[in-house]
Amino acid sequence: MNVAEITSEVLISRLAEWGVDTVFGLPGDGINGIMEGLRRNADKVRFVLVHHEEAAAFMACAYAKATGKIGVCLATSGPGGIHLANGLYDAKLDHAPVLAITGMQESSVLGTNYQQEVDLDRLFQDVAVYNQVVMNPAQLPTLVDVAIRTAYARRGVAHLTVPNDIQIAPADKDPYATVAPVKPPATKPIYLSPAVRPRDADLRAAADVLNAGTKVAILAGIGARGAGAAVEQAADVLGAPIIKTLSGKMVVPDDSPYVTGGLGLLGTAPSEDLIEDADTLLMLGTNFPYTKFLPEAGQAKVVQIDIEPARVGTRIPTDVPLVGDVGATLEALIPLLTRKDRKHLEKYQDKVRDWRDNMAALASPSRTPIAPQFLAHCLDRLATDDAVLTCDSGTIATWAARHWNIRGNREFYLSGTLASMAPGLPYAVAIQHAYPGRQVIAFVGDGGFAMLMAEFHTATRYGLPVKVVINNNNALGQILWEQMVLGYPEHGVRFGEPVPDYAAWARGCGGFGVHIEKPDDLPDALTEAFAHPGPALVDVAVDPNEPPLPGKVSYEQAKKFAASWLHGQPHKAAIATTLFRDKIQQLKD
Ligand SMILES: Cc1ncc(C[n+]2csc(CCOP(=O)(O)OP(=O)(O)O)c2C)c(N)n1
Ligand SMILES: [Mg+2]
Repeated sequence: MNVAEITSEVLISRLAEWGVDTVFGLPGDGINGIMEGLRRNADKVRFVLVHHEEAAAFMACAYAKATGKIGVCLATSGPGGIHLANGLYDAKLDHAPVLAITGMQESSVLGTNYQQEVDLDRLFQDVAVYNQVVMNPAQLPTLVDVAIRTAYARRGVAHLTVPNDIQIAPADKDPYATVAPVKPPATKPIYLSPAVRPRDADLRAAADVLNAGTKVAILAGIGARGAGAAVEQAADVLGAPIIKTLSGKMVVPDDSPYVTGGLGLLGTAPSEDLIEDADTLLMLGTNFPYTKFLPEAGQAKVVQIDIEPARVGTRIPTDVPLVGDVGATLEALIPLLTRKDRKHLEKYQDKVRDWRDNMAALASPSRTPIAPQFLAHCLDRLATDDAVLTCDSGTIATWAARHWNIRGNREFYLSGTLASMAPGLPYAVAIQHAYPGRQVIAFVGDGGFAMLMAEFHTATRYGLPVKVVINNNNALGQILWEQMVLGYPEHGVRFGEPVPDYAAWARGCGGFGVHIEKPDDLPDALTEAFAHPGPALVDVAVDPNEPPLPGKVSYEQAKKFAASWLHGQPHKAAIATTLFRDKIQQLKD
C-alpha cells in the first residue's frame, strides 16, 4: 500500500537534511502524528525515548554543547511542553542551539479551553529566539529551515508547535486560497557561521592597552573554546596567568603553566589574588556574572573579546571592546603584542603550587567519612585522558572545579548560567549517545540525581555505558552552607532517614550499582565501574559536614558563619571538626 506523505514526514526528513540524527523526547496524544513522521524516517533520525521531558531538553542542550550541532527535543502538548521549560532555559542561558518541537490541539478546537490546551508558543515566548505555530502544511519545510538557522545564528532556542490535524495532513495540502502576491518561499537547509574579526584600528587600540600593562590577567570563558592554543600563546607573550570560568574549564588544560584555576566562590585563592593585583584584564569569550570577583572599576584597564556586541562591557567598564571570534581575533592581535618579562607570571606559578598542595591535603584518603575532595580526586586520577565529565549544580561543582583536571582531550559540561540542579545525568546520556566510544561520567549530587534518576534506565535501555558517581551527602549541601554564610542556621536542607538505595536502583535498571562508605573501597569501586561494559553507578556516602569553602574566606563570611552558630546551627560539633581538621591537615602537609 502506498501511504500518502504526511506533514510530519516533511518535518522530520527536513531535520535529517540539516544533519539531525537524534530527537530526544516522550510521546503523547498531542504528537502522535509527529511520532509517525519519526517512525517513517527511523533510518535517518533516531528517537531516544526518555522518562521526563525536562531530561529531553537537557539532552538536546548537551548534545548541542558537545557536538556544536543543533540539539532537538520533542514533547506533547500541555504538560509535556511545560516539562521542557527548564532544559530550554539552560540552552538559552548557555547559548546552545536547540530546536524544541511540541504538539498542539487540533486547530478546530483552539481557544475553547480544550483538554490540555496550553499556549506553548506563548509560554516559550521568553525562552525562544524563534517561536512559531505551524498553521498550514505549506509552511514546511521552510519553517524548519528558518527555525534552525535562527537557533544557530542567535545561539538559542527555536520552538515549533504543530497542531494535531496539521501533523497528519497531506504534506502537499495548501487548504486555503492565497491572496496575491503570496507564494510560500522555497528555502535550503544550510547555515554557515560568519567569520568575525574586529577592525585593524580596534586591534591596535587593544594591543596598546595590553602592551602598557605590567600585571596582566586573562579571564577565559567558554567562548574561547577551540582557541586554547591561541589563549596560551597570548598568555606567554603577555606573561599573564590565565583564570578560567567554570563553563570555560575545558578551554585550556589545568596543567598549563599559565592556569591559576577558577574564579568566584568555587574558584582558587591565586585567581582571587590575581584579580586584586592586576592592572590590565583581557577577557576572552566570557560573560562571567559575579562582578564582585572582577576588578574594581578604575583598577584595571580592560580589553574584552566577545562574538556578541551587546555582551561586551556588561560586567565591567571596558576600555577596548573587540567584537569577534576569540580564535580569529587573538590570531590578529598576538603579532601586535610585545613580550613581557616572566616576573608577574612566576609569582602566580608559585601561588598555584601552594594552592595545589593545599587542595591535595584536603583530598586525603585518611579522612572519614569520605571527604568529597578525595572522591573528586579519585575520579580525576582514574578517568581516561579523553573522559567527558558532566556535573550538577551544588557542592559537587566546587569539588569538580578544583579536583577534576582538564588534561589530554578531556571535556567538562554543566548548566553554567542557569545553574540548574539535575542536568548531570541527562547531559551524560546525550553525550554518550553522540560519542559511544568515549568515557562519559556524570558527577552528581544526591539531590540532583533524585530529580531525574529515571534517566539511568534510559542509559541501560539504550546500552549507553555512562558512569554515574553520586557525591551523596544526603542533603542539599550547597544551600546548607549558603544559609550558614547568611548567618542563619540551616533549615530544610537535609533529607534524613531513610536514605534511599541508589545502587539498588541502578541494579534494578539492569546496570552496575555499588554503595561505598569507606575511603579504602573507593578506588576499586570506581575502577570496576569504569571497566564495566554498560551503565554503572557508584553511590558514595561523603561527609555531609564538609564545607565548600571559598578560595579566600573573607572576614564578613566568617562573621556570618559564626552568627549562624549563635542562632542555633545544628551539627556544630561535626562541622567544627571538619573545619578544624582541615586546618590541621593543611599545617601538617
Ligand atoms: C532546579 C533547581 N532547584 C533548586 C536549586 C537551588 N540549589 C542549588 S544547589 C542545590 C543543592 C543541590 O543538592 P545536591 O544535588 O545534593 O548537591 P550538593 O550541593 O549536596 O552537593 C540547590 C537546592 C537549583 N539550582 N536548581
Ligand atoms: Mg547533596
